[in-house]
Amino acid sequence: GVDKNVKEMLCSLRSINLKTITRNEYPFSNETVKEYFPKKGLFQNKTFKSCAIVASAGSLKGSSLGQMIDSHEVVLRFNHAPTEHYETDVGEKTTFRILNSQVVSKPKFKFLQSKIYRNITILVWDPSRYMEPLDDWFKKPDFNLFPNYFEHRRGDRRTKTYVLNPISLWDLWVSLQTYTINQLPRNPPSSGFLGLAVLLHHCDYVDMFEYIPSARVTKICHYYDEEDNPACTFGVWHPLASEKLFAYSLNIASDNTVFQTGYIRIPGFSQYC
Ligand code: NCC
Repeated sequence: GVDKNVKEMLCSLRSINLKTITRNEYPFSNETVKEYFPKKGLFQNKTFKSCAIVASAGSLKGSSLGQMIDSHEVVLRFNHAPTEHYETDVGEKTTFRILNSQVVSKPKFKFLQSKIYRNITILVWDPSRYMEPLDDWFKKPDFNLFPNYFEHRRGDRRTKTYVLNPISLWDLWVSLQTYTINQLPRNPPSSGFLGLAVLLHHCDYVDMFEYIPSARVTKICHYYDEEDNPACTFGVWHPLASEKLFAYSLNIASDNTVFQTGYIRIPGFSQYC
């Protein structure tokens, strides 16, 4: 069983309504754009047995976790994180990607060209300003994701692409603040924490790899590049350290699993909430 306080913390995340934009909602219901927004939200009431979240940390290098990651029904990856050439450590299966709006809008990430953005489900997010009305955000997002998002949906990429309602991101931030003693900077949670909050609704359990740094911890930012930047692991703009403390509090795996193997396990809402 799970401790009462842990249960309460886990279930507090459940009450956040993580909404994706649909064509039923103003200003996306406007005739000129509505065809680009889906009628229904992400994953509906779908349930999955097991889900893996692959944080992009440098400590995945040399982990040999690939097979274990691929054994999950759903595998979530972030942004432009590759699998090709890294299969042994991170696996080769991708069913779901969460992308921030920089990855969708900046040509260097090749959102419209690369095959890593096809045959999967994609959730894109962009931060609005705190309490900003949706139509102001739609006119002036942080990075303008919409032209490429529209173009991506026009092609036959066998991909379901959703855009997060940015108000949900702030709801998630508020929930994180509730369980954090110090004042958080008013910056949204990372893609990693968003992914966790989304998948807990749908998975019996979620295994999250190298989000809590294992004994392989390194200054290297990502497993797929050489950049030295400890802030990627511990946070600078996103409230990463708080997110990770929150996630670690919900972990039911052993110390050996977390710090030697390299993942935390969190039971889905259906198990306790
Ligand atoms: O680095 P990023 O994140 O793409 O990583 C995805 C998620 O993995 C977890 N992570 C990553 C590295 C690390 N050493 N430890 C980790 O735990 C985090 O949970 C992270 O969310 C993002 O969240 O979208 C982010 O995106 C990058 C960047 O925009 C994209 O990679 C595209 O290049 C941001 N970096 C910059 O903008 C410079 C990063 O702050 C957040």
